[in-house]
Amino acid sequence: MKRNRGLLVTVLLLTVMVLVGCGRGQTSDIDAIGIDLSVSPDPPTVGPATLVLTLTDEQGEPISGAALELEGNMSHAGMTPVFSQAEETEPGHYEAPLEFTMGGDWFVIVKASLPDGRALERQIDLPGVSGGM
Ligand SMILES: [Cu+2]
Repeated sequence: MKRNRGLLVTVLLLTVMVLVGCGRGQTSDIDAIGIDLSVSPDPPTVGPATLVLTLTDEQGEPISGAALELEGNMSHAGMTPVFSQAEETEPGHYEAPLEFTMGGDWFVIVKASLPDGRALERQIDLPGVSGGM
């Protein structure tokens, strides 16, 4: 009985290791990094828009010199995602053009490479883009 339990623990550990291993290469979020997203026009409508992102560190200080890649997407089948890159307009403030190709509930995936070498990925919901079909 004791031996079986040891085996079970070993199998569980291996399972966890395999699951963790599969996650390698994927970027995870860093909760302590603040990403504030606003959209112009506000409220967002179908057509060209500007995403404004504010990046702050653990102390709430703006993070300058980050590289931000954006993907705008929706969760329905057949959706074609739109991609954009943000440019820093002032320290910690980044702007990216993005075209909302249809109305509805969007989300934006922000992939950030921080100047200290860390990387994070975060999904931010952008519901209720109006207009279109
Ligand atoms: Cu769509």
